[in-house]
Amino acid sequence: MAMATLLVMLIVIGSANSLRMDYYITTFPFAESIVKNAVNKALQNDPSLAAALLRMHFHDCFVEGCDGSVLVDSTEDNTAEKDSPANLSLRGFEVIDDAKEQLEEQCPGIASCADIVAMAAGDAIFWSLTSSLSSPSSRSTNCRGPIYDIPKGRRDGRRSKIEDTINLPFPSFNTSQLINAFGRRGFTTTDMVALSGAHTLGVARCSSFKNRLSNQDPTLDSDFAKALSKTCGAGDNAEQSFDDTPKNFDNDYFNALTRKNGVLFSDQVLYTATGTRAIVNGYVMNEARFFLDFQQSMVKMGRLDVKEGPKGEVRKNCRKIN
Ligand code: HEM
Ligand SMILES: *[C@@H]1O[C@H](CO)[C@@H](O)[C@H](O)[C@H]1NC(C)=O
Ligand SMILES: CC(=O)N[C@H]1CO[C@H](CO)[C@@H](O)[C@@H]1O
Repeated sequence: MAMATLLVMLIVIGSANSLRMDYYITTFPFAESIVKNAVNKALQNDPSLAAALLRMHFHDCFVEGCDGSVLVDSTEDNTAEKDSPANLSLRGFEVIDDAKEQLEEQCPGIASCADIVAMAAGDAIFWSLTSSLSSPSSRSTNCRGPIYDIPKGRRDGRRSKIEDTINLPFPSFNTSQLINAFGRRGFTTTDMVALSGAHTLGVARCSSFKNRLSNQDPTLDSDFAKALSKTCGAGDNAEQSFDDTPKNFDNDYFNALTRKNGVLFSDQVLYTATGTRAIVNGYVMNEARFFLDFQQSMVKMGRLDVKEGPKGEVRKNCRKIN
């Protein structure tokens, strides 16, 4: 009886389509572990994919909401988000495909691509925290970390258009532009700074920062400018890691900003502008504070314009609208 009432409640809440931690508990309890295994397998081969999966979730959510629209391939009559210059170097689509294939094999039509992207981002962060535990350079703070439960129940969108990527922030943005871009989507300045901390993982290509080198950006440390120029000597696609520990999820990114070693203009402005500098300093002094804010802001990001009921679908193939 109590169980039946609980089930009815779950179904009622489910039909309202708000995201829930236990969304798959009755329909597909193994969904999360299938995704986690696919992510772990991929990261063992290529740890740099952790950054790619985290960035993919951001690009998915900021364009048309967290609805898997970033995954859709262009067709003859539609140029998808993926083919925008803003997608520059997005990677890891094959990890999502691999997870989706296994999910469809076991329980077709249940787990959405948008949920896979959200879960994969969380799994990637978890992996980058735990994989560094065994490394001698890992810090004692690694017993903590932004490990968060992912609310699920997103549905896949039916729109993926190149022009929508205009909603992504540009690396040339100053603080007020960043605050506005995030503010429009319901994020506070603290959310924006915490989420920028995702740049503790991964790299940027020379093409994303080379304009800072031509007429020496005063917010850039001169020795670091030389290092960036050296990177760019190898061409537009040459990679520069955002901080000294691009595979570890830590607060080194914020440390770099205090030394004027921010790679993107949009990174360094967080320290240049007084309003955001206090937040950066807070994260430098207290890594746990960063982790806590980051996990809260990630959960918030994962709820951005989620598609409800008939507004969405569960795609069979993440690259194609059904
Ligand atoms: C604040 C505004 C942001 C701007 C202007 C921005 C811009 C960029 C740019 C230009 C790159 C380098 C692309 C390349 O050259 O290959 C990059 C990389 C990256 N971004 Fe952001 N980003 C922002 C916020 C975020 C957020 C909110 C997240 C995730 C929560 C994120 C996650 C990442 C990651 C992990 C990478 C490294 C990707 C890799 O190594 O493959 N970024 N971002
Ligand atoms: C940021 O850039 C915008 C657009 O170029 C400009 O109007 C604004 O004054 C700038 N803000 C700051 C604080 O530099
Ligand atoms: C990963 C991916 O699909 N990248 C595309 C991003 O957009 C450019 C065009 O601007 C394409 O050439 C890439 O294939």
